[in-house]
Amino acid sequence: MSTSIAPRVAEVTRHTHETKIRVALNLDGSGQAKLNTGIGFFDHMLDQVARHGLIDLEIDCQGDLHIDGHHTVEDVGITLGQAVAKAVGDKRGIRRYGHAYVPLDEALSRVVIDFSGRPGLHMHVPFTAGMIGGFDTQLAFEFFQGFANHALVTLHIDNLRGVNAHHQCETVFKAFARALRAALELDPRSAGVIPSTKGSL
Ligand SMILES: [Mn+2]
Repeated sequence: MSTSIAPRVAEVTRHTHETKIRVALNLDGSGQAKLNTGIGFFDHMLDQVARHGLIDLEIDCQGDLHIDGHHTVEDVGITLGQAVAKAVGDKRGIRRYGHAYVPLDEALSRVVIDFSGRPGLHMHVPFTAGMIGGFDTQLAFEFFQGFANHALVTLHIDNLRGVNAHHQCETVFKAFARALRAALELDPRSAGVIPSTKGSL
C-alpha cells in the first residue's frame, strides 16, 4: 500500500482592529524563519519554534504596539494555532504525543503536548522578571493559551528551575518546539492511521 502524504503546509491571515497577521508554515521544513512581530524578543522565541521544531515559518504582524504587546503576542498564538491545525489536517499518521526537556545553563523546562482535539493549557512558569527586553513575561501564557485554543491541543508547560528570565523563557519555547516536532512527526508504523481508538481526533 502506498500512502502519499499531502504537503503539510498552511497559510492563515487574521485581521482585527488590533492586529493584522499573516502566518505561513511548512511542518516538514528545515527551520527557516522570517519573523516580524515588532517585538524583538518575541521574534527570538518564534525563531526557536521554527529552528527546533524544524518548521519553516513566516510570521508578519502589524499590531497595536502603541498600546502594549498583549494583542500582538496573543493573536500570533491564535493565528499560529490555526495554521498548525490547518496543516496537520485530520492528524492521520502523526505520533500525536510529544514531550521534551530543554536546559539552558541553569534553566530547565519541560513541555508535553497532545494533539487531542481538546484545548487545554496547564502552565507553571515562575518568571523571575516582569520584562525581557520589550517582552512582558505575562504574555508567554497568552501566547500558549491562544495556540492551545486554536491548534486544539492539550499543553503542559513547566519551568522546573531557572534564575535568568531570558533563559527560563527560551527553554520553554525550545521545549515547546521539540515537543511539537515529536507529536507532529509521521510514524511509519502507523501510516495513514488516526492515532485514537475513537477513530477521530
Ligand atoms: Mn536567547
